[in-house]
Amino acid sequence: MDINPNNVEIIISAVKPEQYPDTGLKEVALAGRSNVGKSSFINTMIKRKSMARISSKPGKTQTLNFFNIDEQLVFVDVPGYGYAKVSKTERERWGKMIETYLTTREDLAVVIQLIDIRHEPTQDDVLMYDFLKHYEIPAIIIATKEDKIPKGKVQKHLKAIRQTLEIDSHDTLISYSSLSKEKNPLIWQAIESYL
Ligand SMILES: Nc1nc2c(ncn2[C@@H]2O[C@H](COP(=O)(O)OP(=O)(O)O)[C@@H](O)[C@H]2O)c(=O)[nH]1
Ligand SMILES: [Mg+2]
Repeated sequence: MDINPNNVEIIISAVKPEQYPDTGLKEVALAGRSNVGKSSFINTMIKRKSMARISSKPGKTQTLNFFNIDEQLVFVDVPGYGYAKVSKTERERWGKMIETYLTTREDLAVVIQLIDIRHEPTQDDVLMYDFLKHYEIPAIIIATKEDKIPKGKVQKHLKAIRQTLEIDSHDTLISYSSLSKEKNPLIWQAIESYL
């Protein structure tokens, strides 16, 4: 997939279905804990330094951010889960917003779930993946920050993630570092197979 980085723009920050954009394009949603590297992933994938940070205010307004990626697809940056400083009310509002999007959005083609390669998936990670599988939503699992562990340990950590999440045989698991663009073609290929 060949993306023109200069033709990427934020369409809207939405909290409810009436605000979801009508682009006619397939959507790829990004889910993961706060700080897992979602914004960095988007920026590296589209080769833009700070596109995904524009509307991300951790712990503040939690919105679904829709990015038009070169008129080829839409990335939907979903607010991170597991953010400690969030009240119960906010967490519930978050849950409803995500659930509504994931279960009703017909344009949704695949969810990219990001997991920090350094740690065992958290309970929230497992809940998110189980949720996706319950609703039969295809997933690509990206194990982020692979540059932070020795190269020789990558396979072992991937195996632990595969086992803890009980990753479905149809779903792809790829290790990634947003410091390097070397995996971009592989991931674009995985994404393209769902469009
Ligand atoms: N070393 C390294 N740091 C990363 C990587 N991805 C993200 N980070 C860092 O992790 C922190 C959180 O990243 P961010 O993209 O804002 O996470 P988000 O909250 O999921 O959007 C930032 O300090 C990033 O620079 C990665 O692949 N390697
Ligand atoms: Mg972010």
